[in-house]
Amino acid sequence: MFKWLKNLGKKKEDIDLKEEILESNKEELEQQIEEIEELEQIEEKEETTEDSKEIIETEDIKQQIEEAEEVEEIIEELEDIVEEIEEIEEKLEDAEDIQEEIVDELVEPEEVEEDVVETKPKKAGFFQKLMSGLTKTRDDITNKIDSVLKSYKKIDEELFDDLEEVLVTADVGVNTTMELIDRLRNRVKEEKVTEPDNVKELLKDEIKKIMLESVSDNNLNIEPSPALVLVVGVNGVGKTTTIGKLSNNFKKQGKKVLIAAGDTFRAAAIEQLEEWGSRANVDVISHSEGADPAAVIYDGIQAAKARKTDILICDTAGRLHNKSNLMNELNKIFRVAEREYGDATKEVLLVLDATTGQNAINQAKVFKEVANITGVALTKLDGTAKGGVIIALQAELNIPVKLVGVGEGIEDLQPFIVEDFVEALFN
Ligand SMILES: Nc1nc2c(ncn2[C@@H]2O[C@H](COP(=O)(O)OP(=O)(O)OP(=O)(O)O)[C@@H](O)[C@H]2O)c(=O)[nH]1
Ligand SMILES: [Mg+2]
Repeated sequence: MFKWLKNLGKKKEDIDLKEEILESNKEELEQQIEEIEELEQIEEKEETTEDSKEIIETEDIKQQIEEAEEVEEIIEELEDIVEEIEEIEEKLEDAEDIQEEIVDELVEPEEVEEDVVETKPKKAGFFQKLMSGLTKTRDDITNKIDSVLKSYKKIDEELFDDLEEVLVTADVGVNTTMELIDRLRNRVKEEKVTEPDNVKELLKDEIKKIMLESVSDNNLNIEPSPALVLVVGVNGVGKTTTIGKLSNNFKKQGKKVLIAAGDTFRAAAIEQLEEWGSRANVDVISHSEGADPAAVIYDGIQAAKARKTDILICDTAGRLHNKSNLMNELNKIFRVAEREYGDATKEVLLVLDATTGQNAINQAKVFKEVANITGVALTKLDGTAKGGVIIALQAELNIPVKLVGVGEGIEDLQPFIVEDFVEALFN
């Protein structure tokens, strides 16, 4: 019995011991759990602080972007304001200029006249070109007239004889010269002019008058459109060149222009015209070398109608050996023009070379017989002293000079204006 009790006591000791061990283990475990929980708490804390850090950072950036956008908007607004200020400044400058002009006008009217002249450089350039084109003729006629007048102390018959000689040798033509001298003599008598120096102004005046009286109009017949300009003349006078320059002039005036290459005599003539056409930016209707000129003109008219062209300009051949040959050729062209383009305004432009002097007058007489010449284009005035031929053309043959060629360039063709011509001749 004691043994059992002894064993029981031992067992109880074991259990107590084990209980002690478990107790201490439990404490240890509880401590560990506490530590773990503490650690977890710390980690959680750290995480939340990082998250809030991030949130704070993105909010910061957003704010910065918003601020930047606001600044940009302000800059744009400022730029607009600067632009407006600049515009206002410009307007102010303009207003100041206008104010100055008005003050100038009120204070110095002469200066305004100069300004007006300056705004018309085209007219000045035109006259300048005519002046330089007429240099040789002017030097010839005007210098000789001046020296005749200087050599006389009083006005007598001999003075008139000398003036007559100057005019005839300057290709003014015998008949026109005699008529001019007669008129001059009468004026001197009527106006009781005694100074030889004063004769020059009277002569200038009479030349203007005789030219203006002889023809009704120096303008090209091109209104109303459509118009047909037939260009005739012997070879080498400048027909093709004049057509090129004329097309350019019309084109610049905003007209619709077309050219027909009626000179089919040689391929080079067609090529030359096409070259001028491309310079003036005008189309050229052509057939091949040797084709019937009337057929080319026919095609030109059909094309002009289809394209609603304002002005059709037709070149013709100059190499026609005799008058009947010339007449046949031209009549065929005129018939086609009349039949196919009856309602078109017509200009038959005879081209004459001023350097040929009296020959030009003779050519004009022949062409006048075979065709209804409505105007003359006098070329190469720039290279000759025989420009006086213009006076004879109008005063003797009653053919209006409508154009003058003053050089080989595309701009070197001018409408003929009597007053300008006489001024440029005596300037
Ligand atoms: N200096 C000068 N030369 C001109 C003028 N007009 C034409 N010419 C020149 O005269 C020459 C003959 O001109 P064209 O136009 O070929 O004459 P065309 O009448 O057509 O001659 P063909 O076709 O051979 O019958 C060319 O060398 C032109 O440059 C002008 O006003 N001044
Ligand atoms: Mg030609």
